[in-house]
Amino acid sequence: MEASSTETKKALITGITGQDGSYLAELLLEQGYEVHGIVRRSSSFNTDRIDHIYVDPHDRDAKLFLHHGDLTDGQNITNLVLDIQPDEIYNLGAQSHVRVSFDVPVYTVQTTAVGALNILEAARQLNRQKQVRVYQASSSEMFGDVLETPQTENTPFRPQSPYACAKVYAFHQTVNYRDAYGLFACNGILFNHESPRRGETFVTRKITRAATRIKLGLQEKLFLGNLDAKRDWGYAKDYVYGMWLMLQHDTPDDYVLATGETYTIRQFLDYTFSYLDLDWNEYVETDPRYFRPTEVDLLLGDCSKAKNALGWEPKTSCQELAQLMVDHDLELAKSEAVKLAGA
Ligand code: NDP
Ligand code: GDR
Repeated sequence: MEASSTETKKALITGITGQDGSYLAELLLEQGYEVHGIVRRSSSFNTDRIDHIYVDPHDRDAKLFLHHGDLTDGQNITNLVLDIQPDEIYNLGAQSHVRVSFDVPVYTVQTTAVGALNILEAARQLNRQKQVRVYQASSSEMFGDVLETPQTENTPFRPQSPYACAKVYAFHQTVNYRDAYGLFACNGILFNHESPRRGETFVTRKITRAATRIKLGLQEKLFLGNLDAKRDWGYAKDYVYGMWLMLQHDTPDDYVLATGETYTIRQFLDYTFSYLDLDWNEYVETDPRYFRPTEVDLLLGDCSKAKNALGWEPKTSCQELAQLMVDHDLELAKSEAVKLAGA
């Protein structure tokens, strides 16, 4: 499916420097959009994931534009939205690490919950001038201590972390702006999705980075927390396509995106280490620091609604995902080994 309008559509992405933001920016540029992204000022570079698609804004062919901003600064967000006049806003920015949200709960709420409200308020103002569509990055973490399996759009939320509570707040505000103001706003309730661009402190990437470094003798041990939790892991590239489809639909709604398969951390370790002819039991040790005060034991999503209404389906299995992440990280580890040898 391709964007149908002859006029160039404008999209604004918060969290463009993150895993999903980078894949979504690529997809929208391919679709012919003019893409605007909000980046946080940082003392060191934080645009690694989008450097390959960035061109100097003075270039006449430039289609990607970056703006400094922060979700916690409502005035800045409103100014940007009213200046850029996007047709679509994808709110992907968040303090997205569940374990870290227990350490910084207030900051997590400010960014992940109030930040989403700042986006909705800005969109409400823009909506008085032109129709804008909003995607809110909701999460399977909202199901928390799950009341039914598999989880669907109708499964009640029982959040188990400050992060999940913040996402539940943002979810309900998104629905309320749709009901109260007629805003075209959708929640994508996305189950875990990973890639070679996944942050290195999330468990899948931590495992693929460590396994490949162990293979090349760059690391001896891997310290992990709870290995019994089950997650429904998909590929981020498949999932950003689903985000876009939600905003192309005739009517706004909320959708689960998931693979419908669930695996323990142990199984992900098996897939990763055995692909490298290694036995993870020889290298993995438990560190209680990675346990969470409250854990989400099992996530398994049912994406039937997205399949029927949007024609969306996941394309990548967990094993394929583990392998493509290992292939990528092995190259990274090889470059590291070469640098070390030359030092
Ligand atoms: P990442 O952690 O990779 O990216 C988060 C992005 O948010 C980064 O660009 C980060 O900027 C930005 N950000 C953080 N705080 C602020 C702030 N105060 N103001 C502006 N931007 C900010 O997340 P993912 O790409 O994995 O996830 C995208 C979204 O989807 C998040 O909202 C996440 O909670 C949600 N989600 C993710 C799932 C997953 O499995 N990946 C599943 C379900 C939901 P910087 O680079 O400067 O840190
Ligand atoms: P999650 O992802 O909390 O599901 O949130 P994460 O990869 O952090 O944890 C998954 C499971 O692995 C267990 N685990 C460990 N986790 C981390 N990070 N580090 C470890 O060393 C470790 N050992 C075991 C965890 O306890 C957990 O059970 C992700 C984020 O992207 C959220 O933003 C998103 O909303 C949800 O996925 C869906």
